[in-house]
Amino acid sequence: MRLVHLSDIHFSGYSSKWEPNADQRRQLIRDLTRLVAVGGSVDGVLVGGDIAKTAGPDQYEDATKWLEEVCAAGECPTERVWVVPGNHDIDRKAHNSVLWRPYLFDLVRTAISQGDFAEIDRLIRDWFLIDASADRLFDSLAAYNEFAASMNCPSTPGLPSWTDLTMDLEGLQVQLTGLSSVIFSDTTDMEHRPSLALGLRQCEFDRADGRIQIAFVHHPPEWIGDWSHVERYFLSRVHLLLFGHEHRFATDQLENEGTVIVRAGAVGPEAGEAEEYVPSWNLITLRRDDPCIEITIEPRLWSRDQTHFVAHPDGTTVRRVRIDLQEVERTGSKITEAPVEEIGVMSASPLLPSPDEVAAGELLPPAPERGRARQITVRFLKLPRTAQLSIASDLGVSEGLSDIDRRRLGSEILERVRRANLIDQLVERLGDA
Ligand SMILES: [Mn+2]
Repeated sequence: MRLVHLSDIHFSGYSSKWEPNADQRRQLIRDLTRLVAVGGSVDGVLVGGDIAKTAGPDQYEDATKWLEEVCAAGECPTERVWVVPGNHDIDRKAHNSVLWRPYLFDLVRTAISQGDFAEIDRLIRDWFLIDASADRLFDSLAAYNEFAASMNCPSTPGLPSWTDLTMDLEGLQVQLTGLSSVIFSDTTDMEHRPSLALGLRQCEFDRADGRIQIAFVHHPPEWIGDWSHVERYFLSRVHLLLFGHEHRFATDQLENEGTVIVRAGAVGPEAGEAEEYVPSWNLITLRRDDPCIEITIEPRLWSRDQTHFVAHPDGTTVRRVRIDLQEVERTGSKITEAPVEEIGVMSASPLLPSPDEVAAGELLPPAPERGRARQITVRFLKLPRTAQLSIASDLGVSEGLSDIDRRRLGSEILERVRRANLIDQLVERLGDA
């Protein structure tokens, strides 16, 4: 299984020639085409945040078009793109217009400075889930969410993260989880006095026998105030952990056969001479080698002299991670606090049972069927809302939809279609749409 890992693209919304790094992005497509010709096609594209520069809708239109070209070059179905938000995906004007926001952020920062991590989960639950006005805080992600909703990866108050079970690695399920590190992000984010928080609930990745866990999030640990609290979940449950934001490639593995960590360089950094201003991206290959998986990380770096992407001077890294073929916990650490159950995780393929339902005994269909479910999902989500509603009405699953969060409407319809066993009828209707 091969994955393209892109981060910090920073589409600026300038027309054609004036778009920063436009040439580098075209050359990236050429680079990927060449790598695919040698090593085979790509199974998925993971975009680690900061897709836009200032979160304008035009920036996401450009991103959508370019990501389609990336998929074409990778010979990867266009629905196999998954995204998480970065700090540049926040519309700062909408963000600052929420007058009580600094009050909430102060509460979170106080909890971080006091090491009262359970308080962070309480704040997330009470403010985002119980108080409907919290929705306004997510208005600043409106353009991002419009873009992400077509992939069913939106970030909403009750469901800041999403998970997906579409892919398969040589017979092993792959669970992708995209987390939001920007719930408490503002212009004062700092690396050495971190003020961001993930909350524990986002990090409770479902375990399953032989399942491979890949998680990605924009901000690396240095920026996350409750990292010391949630870290054990990443290190005991996730096999491949991907970060963005810092514009400098690095890879690490804290214990032998433990979690492999990759920090992405930026596809679209600012102009400058230092290393963090040189565009880069990663090609990651996973191979099954029981009781481990072998992860090969090939970072690609822009060459200023040759004006195309070349192998990064750090070279290719090959690491092995042990997988739980018999639900063996790799570390002894246990979390004692009760989880905040009300905050759930959204499935990026609602035509499939969610990880929670699989944990409760529902069977996941084989990989080709899961791939088809993801394909139908994204085809449906790309339709205009009116077309989605009209299909829901024709299939008799439209009752009470007016009460559903706009960003989750498509997902809700698809879940109803699955529960009513109407997937074939949906596919028929998509043929006409
Ligand atoms: Mn960033």
